[in-house]
Amino acid sequence: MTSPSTEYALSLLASLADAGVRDVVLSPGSRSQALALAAAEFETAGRLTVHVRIDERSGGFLALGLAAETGVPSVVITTSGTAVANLHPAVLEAHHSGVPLIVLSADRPLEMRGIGANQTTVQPGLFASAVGWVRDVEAPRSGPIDHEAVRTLAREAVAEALGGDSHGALGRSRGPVQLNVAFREPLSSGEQSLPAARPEPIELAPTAAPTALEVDTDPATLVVAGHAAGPEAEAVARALGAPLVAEVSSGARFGPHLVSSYRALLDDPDFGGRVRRVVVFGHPTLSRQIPSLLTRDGIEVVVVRAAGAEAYDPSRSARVVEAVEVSRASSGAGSTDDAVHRAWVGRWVHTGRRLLEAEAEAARQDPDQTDATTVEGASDRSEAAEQAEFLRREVQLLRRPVTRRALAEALWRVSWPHDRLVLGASRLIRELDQVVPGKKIPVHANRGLAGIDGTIATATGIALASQRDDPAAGTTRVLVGDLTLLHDVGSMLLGLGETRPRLQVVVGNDGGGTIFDGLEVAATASPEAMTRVQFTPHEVDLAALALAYGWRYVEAATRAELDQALVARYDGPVVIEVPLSR
Ligand SMILES: Cc1ncc(C[n+]2csc(CCOP(=O)(O)OP(=O)(O)O)c2C)c(N)n1
Ligand SMILES: [Mg+2]
Repeated sequence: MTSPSTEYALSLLASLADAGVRDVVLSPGSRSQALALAAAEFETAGRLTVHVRIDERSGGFLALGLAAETGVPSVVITTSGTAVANLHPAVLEAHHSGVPLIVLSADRPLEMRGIGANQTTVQPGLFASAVGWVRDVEAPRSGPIDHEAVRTLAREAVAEALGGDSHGALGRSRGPVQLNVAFREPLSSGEQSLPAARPEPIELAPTAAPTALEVDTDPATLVVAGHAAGPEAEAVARALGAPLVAEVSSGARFGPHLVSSYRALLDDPDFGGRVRRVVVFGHPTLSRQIPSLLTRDGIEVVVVRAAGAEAYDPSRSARVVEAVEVSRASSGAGSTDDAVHRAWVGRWVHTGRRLLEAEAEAARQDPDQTDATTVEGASDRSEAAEQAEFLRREVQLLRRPVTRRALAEALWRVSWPHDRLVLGASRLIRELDQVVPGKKIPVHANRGLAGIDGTIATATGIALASQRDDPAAGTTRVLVGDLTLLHDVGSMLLGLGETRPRLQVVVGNDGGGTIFDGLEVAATASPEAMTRVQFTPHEVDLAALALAYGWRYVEAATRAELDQALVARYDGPVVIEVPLSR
């Protein structure tokens, strides 16, 4: 006989799959056994994909990566007690970055709570304000299951995670929800007969009408695309005739209005100083120039709040809108206006490009990076000799150690729209943001809270989802610092039978957290203390670590080795270690 727990679990998972859920991440546990075993059955039936992780912290971030890539809520199942709390970092990140997640936490029934029962704490609401929709339900003790009630509950969970309500209207924030289910003994039974599939994916329609944004008569508008802004930011910049400042993980870093080297331009009175209106998409986190521009006196700020996350409004006085539509109503748009707009954008774009080229050239000439030998009488040389000299210099460049800039440029160069790029927090994402030109590549990053945690698991989720859903999907590359890798090293653990992601973990190893060397206090604090408590030095053998987890390992100490390592084919995950100087 099927136990009520198992019947309930089957009904719930069937309903979640019917509502559109595709991925279930779970960790082993006794209280959650009915859910886990049911999930395995649905996977066999081809109705769900199951991912098993020992550590719930890895499971939570894996679910986050899967949902970030698919846009569909993923379900993460845990047993009771501390297991649930291990999801907290991923839940917070999901909340702040607007990624849909369904936490399915198994619990003990009411009569066993608050009496010191083993592995029992207060689970509903554990995530406080990070989770807006929480339900505490009991699997029935006996008797038939009310499948329609379960179906309604599951549909509500999916709709809420997607930022809608059960009536199908969009308008709230996407993010994590919690469905806490109490199970009684017997906690499961072996027999499993799956309810028939009745697919009816949740579809949500936006309710808010777009706000009209007028093309400026005096072209002093700038569009800022922060993290996860999406391609709309680029389209709006073009429609407004406005320059576009797009962070590297904005999804809008392309197009004719894109401004390179935007930090320098925003600091310049002739550029940033002239801006009167800023339209913000996404969540800018990578420079100090953007918040300082948005809080400057006399600046009009319009924040376009994506269905995902909270509005970015450092001035606390922005006009926050749900969507925009560019109108030319009051501009009397004539050819003169268009020419003025073109000149305004052109100055930004061209000056930014020249700055970037100059910086790139300076980096190539840097005495640290180039061979000190100079050739005399260069101007007298024949064309052939000049070409030979050029080639010699190129070859020498390839033999040189990798700098952060070279690492950023190499990753960007080898990545294409069918690939995925995931950027860890800390220095390297900023390096990319400063040096890479426009290119339409899918870039992910956990910028909701910019934690260094969970990066390997998040990237694994992105790799697994993209390689499953897109037969032409390329490689997922995640760029991390050494501490960022070590923080989430447990996520390298792929159990037997788990799908191995096509994932390159590219580690810029500088022996600790060098981002802290740039803190102002580093100039005055004791170097020993800074090293001990901020840099946190280590000498972990990453090759041995990769070996322990059954991953490939490649060291790329020169630019040539790096280029080779990034484009090589690996039949599974690989660690590519790039030594960097402190
Ligand atoms: C969970 C978490 N803990 C601590 C921090 C603070 N933090 C920001 S960057 C960083 C060091 C990162 O070092 P590494 O990954 O080696 O990058 P590097 O700066 O050396 O390039 C730390 C600890 C954080 N962002 N998230
Ligand atoms: Mg480091």
